[in-house]
Amino acid sequence: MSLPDFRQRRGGKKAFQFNMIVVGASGLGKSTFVNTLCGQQVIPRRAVDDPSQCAIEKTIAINPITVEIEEDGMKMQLTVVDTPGFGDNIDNSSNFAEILGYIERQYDDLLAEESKIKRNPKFNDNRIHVLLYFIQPTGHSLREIDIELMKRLSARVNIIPCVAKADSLTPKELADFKKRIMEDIRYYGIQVYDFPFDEEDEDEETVEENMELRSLLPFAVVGSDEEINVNGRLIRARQYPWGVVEVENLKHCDFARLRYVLLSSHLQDLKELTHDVLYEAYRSEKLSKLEGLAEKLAALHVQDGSY
Ligand SMILES: Nc1nc2c(ncn2[C@@H]2O[C@H](COP(=O)(O)OP(=O)(O)O)[C@@H](O)[C@H]2O)c(=O)[nH]1
Ligand SMILES: [Mg+2]
Repeated sequence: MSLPDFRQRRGGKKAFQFNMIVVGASGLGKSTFVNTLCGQQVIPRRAVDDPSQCAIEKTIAINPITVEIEEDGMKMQLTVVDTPGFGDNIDNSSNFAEILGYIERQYDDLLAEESKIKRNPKFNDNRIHVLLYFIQPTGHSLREIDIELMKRLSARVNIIPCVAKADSLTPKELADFKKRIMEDIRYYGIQVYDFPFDEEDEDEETVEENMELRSLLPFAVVGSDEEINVNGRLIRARQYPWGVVEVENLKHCDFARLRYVLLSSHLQDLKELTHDVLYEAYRSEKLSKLEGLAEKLAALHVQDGSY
């Protein structure tokens, strides 16, 4: 659906809500990305003695941040959930369980709300519509932990894989790395969000756009907390002795494409998939488990004659 349709349908009343979560090893620029996407310093920098070391505070807990932003003239309420990076501990399973737990808890909340006789009109639907998975820019291929995590999370959430700190690779290294990652993703049967479309239903333009976005996967991300003067204009960028990497320059990285996908072109599709497929699967799993339990209980009562 295109943007104008949206606006008409919503009548410009309530702001859109979109919820995402960023996941990946620590130090990959997740918190910086959140600030970059929101266009503001929503995650504060750590106060350090050396001002050149203005790294942001290490994330230690799952941290949802809600901001109101305007994209393409449309107001929206964006919630980005920042997570602590895994990989610091030898055992990452508790960290991982926490992330999965968070995602499932949002489903549970809605499930509970839906089964109430009197529902709360102000209920906040905090289901996560997309998970951005940050991949270390090693230039090799996916690590075992990435494969494992993405595989397990993909049953519950739309995953968009991203190459973190893409400016640490040369364009050739980046292209090869992207290719290898997608080969791994296919080989290990990891279900990522790959801009699905129905060739029969969609118009040519949509098909083309989706194919092009698919070919960009995994998105190369560069984030920055800094605005740098480039030819008299302040631009979000990273400064190096050899030059400047501009966050929004499509020749430098895919950040601007990714933002457009998330906040505009594919927002609705990600929300629909979350509701129609992922939540629905969770819901029926949960309910059939409960049903099974009830049957077992009934059988027990019949056995001991108390029924
Ligand atoms: N080269 C490069 N460094 C980055 C990028 N994004 C963040 N950083 C730096 O990486 C360090 C860790 O960033 P942070 O956002 O705290 O990572 P997190 O642990 O994943 O939240 C900081 O010093 C950032 O300035 C990037 O796109 N490229
Ligand atoms: Mg962080």
